[in-house]
Parts: sequence; structure tokens; C-alpha cells
Amino acid sequence: MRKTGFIAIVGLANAGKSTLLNALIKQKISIVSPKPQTTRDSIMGIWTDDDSQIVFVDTPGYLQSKNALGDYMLRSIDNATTDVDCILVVVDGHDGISDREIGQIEKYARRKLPLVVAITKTDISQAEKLLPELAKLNAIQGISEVYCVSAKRNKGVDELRQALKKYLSGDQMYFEEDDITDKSQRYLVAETIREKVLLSCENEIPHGIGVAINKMAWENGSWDIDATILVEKASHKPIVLGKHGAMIKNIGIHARESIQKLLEARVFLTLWVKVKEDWRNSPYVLNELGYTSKKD
Ligand SMILES: Nc1nc2c(ncn2[C@@H]2O[C@H](COP(=O)(O)OP(=O)(O)O)[C@@H](O)[C@H]2O)c(=O)[nH]1
Ligand SMILES: [Mg+2]
Repeated sequence: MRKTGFIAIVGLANAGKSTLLNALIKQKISIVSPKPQTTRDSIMGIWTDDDSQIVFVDTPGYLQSKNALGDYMLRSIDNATTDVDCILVVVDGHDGISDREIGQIEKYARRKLPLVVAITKTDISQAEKLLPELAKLNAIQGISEVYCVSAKRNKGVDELRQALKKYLSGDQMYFEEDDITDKSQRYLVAETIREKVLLSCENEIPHGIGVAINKMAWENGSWDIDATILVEKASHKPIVLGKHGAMIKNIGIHARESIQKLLEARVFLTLWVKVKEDWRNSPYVLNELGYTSKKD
């Protein structure tokens, strides 16, 4: 019989949570970029092997909410960390552990749940700098274990996954053996497009980006996908389009390539850019884009 259960992945924006989730399940399902607020919704990544099924729940980083989308993101962290077997706090080892992070870890430690800390990005952090950070963690009561990993180089990830199995408390399967996420293909496609916009555009715009899939149809042995990139200010549209459409073309090329990998099939992708002012405060648009809470 397999041991099964849920593990929530929490931590600051940019700590490396989504990269670690993808490494833990050996699949790319959660999008990654150097921009904060890349992950907006909790997304499950499922690992199933001979003796376990671990459902990892990736969350948005802690943030200060400024709009309805921000409120939604905060709620999704709360929802994701309730009723789990273990909390996995991800800390960027390269940046060091801030007082704010220590505060968050202490808060989780008080919950009396198994609490594992993964210090990640060890490929770019110096060992001697990590030692004082480990001492800070040592001083906190209630941490079950600390692991040092590099999600990018896949160092220590297998050991971490193995160690986490002991916290699983269930014995029933929550998902099918070959499921890798709770999200639909459509959602993953929209997220892939959003990732490419985040990676291509400058700082200010990405927070205001949403992606709506207008059409996703399997036709003559390939996927025909039509999607709209929503921006919240008229001045953002020419930036996403780029000079003579160069930016949107580039986004399209990269998105198509990644979506083909995701869907394992040929993809035709058409992208549009549309201004929808203040969409992050519109319940209607949030719902359209799939940011809908299941629990409230
Ligand atoms: N060098 C290095 N960079 C990493 C590692 N993990 C994540 N990153 C980078 O850190 C940034 C934020 O990663 P992401 O997974 O989106 O962080 P999240 O906001 O916590 O989900 C991205 O640019 C990643 O490529 C790692 O193990 N090593
Ligand atoms: Mg993330």
C-alpha cells in the first residue's frame, strides 16, 4: 500500500518554490520567472511512485495585497496550508534568511505540523554564508528537518522527496497514478503563455498580465490555440506588441515551443493583446481567467 498525503510549499516570492516543485515531481507544471508574483494560484504537483503519492501544493509567495487578485492569492496560501501533512518552507540560500522569513517560519512552527525547511539555490550560494543561516534555523523550535538543495541543478532533490515521505499520513490515492497536476491543460497553456510574457517584458507590466484562452481545439492531429493577453493599461499594449510586433512574435515563438512540449503535439498558436483596465479588481475577469476559489 502506498503512503499518501499533501505537502504545502511556502516561502517568499522568488525563493524558488515553483522550480523546486517542478524538480520534486520531475515535470514542468508550475511557471517560473525572476519576477515576484509569478505564481498566482495554488497549483498541485503530484508525485506517484511504488510506495507513495505525494501531492505538493505550490503557493504564491507572501505578498502585500493591493487588489482583488492579491486577496485571492493570499487566500490561496491559507487554503493550501490547511489540512496538509507537512509544510515545506523554501528559503533562498543565496539571499540569506531575512527576519521576515524567520517570522513566517516561526508562525508555521507554532502550528504543530511537521515543518521542513529547504534551503535552495545552493549552486549559487557560498557554503560559509549558509552556516550562520543554519544557526538561525537551529534556534527555532518546531522545525523537523533542514535540507540544502539546488532545484536548478537537481542536487539533493531526490533525498528531500524521500525524506518527506515519512510525514505522509494517508493510505488512499487522491489522484490517478499518471496524473501530474490538478489543473487542466487549458490552464497550463494559459500559464505557459503568461510565463513567456513575464520573461520577455520589463518590470512594471507583468503584474498586470492575464491570459485568456479563447479557443483550444484538437484539429487534424494538432492543437489550434487562440489566446488573448490582457493588459491593464493602454500604454502597456504597445510594449507587449513591441516594435513592428517583434515582442509578441517572440513571446509566441517561445510559448508555442513550450506548449508543444507540454501537450506533446504540434501546436498552432494565435495571440492577441487587449486592454482591460483594472481587470485585477474585476470578479468577472478573475473568474474568466480561472482564479476562482473552491473553498469560498
Ligand atoms: N541558481 C538557481 N536559481 C534558481 C533555483 N531555483 C530557482 N531559481 C531561480 O529563481 C527565480 C525564482 O524562481 P521561482 O521558482 O519562480 O520562485 P518562486 O517565486 O518562489 O516560485 C527564477 O529566476 C529561477 O530560475 C536554483 O536552485 N538555483
Ligand atoms: Mg512560484
